[in-house]
This record gives sequence, C-alpha cells and structure tokens, in this order.
Amino acid sequence: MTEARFITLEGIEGAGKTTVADRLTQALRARGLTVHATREPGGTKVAEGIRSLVLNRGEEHISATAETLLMFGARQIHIDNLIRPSLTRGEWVLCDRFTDATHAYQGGGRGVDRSLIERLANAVHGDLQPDVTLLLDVPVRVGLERMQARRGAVDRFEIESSQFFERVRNRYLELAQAQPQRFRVIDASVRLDEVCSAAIAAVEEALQLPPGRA
Ligand code: Z5A
Repeated sequence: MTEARFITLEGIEGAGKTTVADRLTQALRARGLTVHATREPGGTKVAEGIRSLVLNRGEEHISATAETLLMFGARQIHIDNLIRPSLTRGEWVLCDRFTDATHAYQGGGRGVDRSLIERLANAVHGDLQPDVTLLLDVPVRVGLERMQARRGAVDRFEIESSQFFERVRNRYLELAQAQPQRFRVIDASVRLDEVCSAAIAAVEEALQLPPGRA
C-alpha cells in the first residue's frame, strides 16, 4: 500500500486552485488511492463556520491578529477531526490552502509578525507538515482579471488592493525559495489544462509516483 501523503495547494486569487484540486484528486483516485479533498479555512462543520465568520463582510472590525487566530483555530479543528485521522488510516489528504496561506495573507498581506505565525503553527501542527506544496503562481493583474470575470459575492479578501496581493504573492515566492524540497512552483498564467497537467506531473515527481494515465 502507498504511504499516506499530505498535499497542499497555494496561490493568490484566480490562480486556478479549485480546478487543479479537482483534476489532481481525480488523477490520484484513478491510481486507486483514497483521497480527501478539503480546504482551509474550513473542511469540517465547525471550521466551515469559522470560515463564514472570517470571510463574510460584517459590521464588526476583525483585526489582522484576530484573523490569524481564527485561521489557526479553524486549522486545529480541521487537523484534529479530518486531516490527522485520514492520514492515520493511510488515506491521502489534498488541502486547498494551509499554513503557508497564513504566512502569505496575514504575514505578507496584513503585516502580522512572522514569529507569531511560526509560534502558532508550531503549537497547532509542529509535527505535521505537507509532504508537497504546489504554489500556483500567477501575476497579480492576471489573477484579479480572472476573478473579476467570474463575478459573484465579494469577500473580505477580494476587496483588497493589487498592492496587497503583490505582497501576498511575494511572500509565497519567498516561502517557496526557502523550502525548495517541499514546494513546487507551477506557472499558472498558461491555459488551465496545462496548469493541471503540470500540477499532476509535479506531484508525481515530488512523491516519486510512476507516471499515471490521468
Ligand atoms: N486565507 C487566509 O487569509 N489565510 C489562511 O490561512 C487561509 C486562507 C487558509 C479564501 O480562500 C480566502 O481565505 C482567501 C485567502 C484566505 N482569499 N483570498 N484571496 P479560498 O482559497 O477559498 O478563495 P480563493 O483564493 O478566492 O480561491 P478560489 O475561489 O478557489 O479561486 P482559485 O483558486 O483561483 O480557483 P478557480 O475557481 O479554479 O479559478 C478562479 C477563476 O479563474 C475561474 O473562473 C477559472 O475558470 C479562472 N481560471 C483559473 N485558472 C485559469 C487559467 N489558467 N486560464 C484561464 N482562466 C483561469
């Protein structure tokens, strides 16, 4: 049996994570693997409740520190109830965003102190790190154009400026440069089909899986 693996997907708005997550999940399941596709903030009933609180634009001010604590609160619940039990059973977990998103959005975007995020990460999942993280990298202008074309309700992050998303993207690239053994950076500015194929190939290479048909 193939050992359980924890894969995370990261990127700014409009990078195509949702579509890539679906295609990658299908490709892994086609190999006979049990794969849980999940997301953060969220993934369980209570964590999805926190997601609504933190993403919806309400009347009350949510400071950058409060936002950081809410992300880690949701993450702890997600890990305890879904991620860790799945991995313990030998099942794979594919998570759309994880702690790198807190470094990029709350750290890079909002200016939260890196050491606070590191301390929280250590407390919540010091012994649990993704086996591989795909960073779908796209220029901010391209990502924002895609999101504008999609329309729909706008959340607390989608109202942010392009400068905010530049800081987020830069922090992601810094993280990837610092941990090349875990990160694979995928050019997400090309056609979505090509992005999906590159993501699948990157996971096969990083986890040393024989090339599949999907
Ligand atoms: N957040 C945080 O601040 N801190 C944390 O610790 C965590 C999260 C965990 C919700 O995340 C917010 O939470 C997020 C950061 C914050 N806010 N922001 N920004 P989310 O992942 O649920 O939300 P999202 O970033 O808005 O993801 P999304 O809606 O899934 O967008 P996407 O990843 O880009 O996926 P998509 O739906 O596949 O693509 C978006 C559109 O672009 C869609 O119309 C596609 O057809 C189009 N697209 C994508 N790729 C292409 C290509 N290659 N060509 C053409 N068109 C494309």
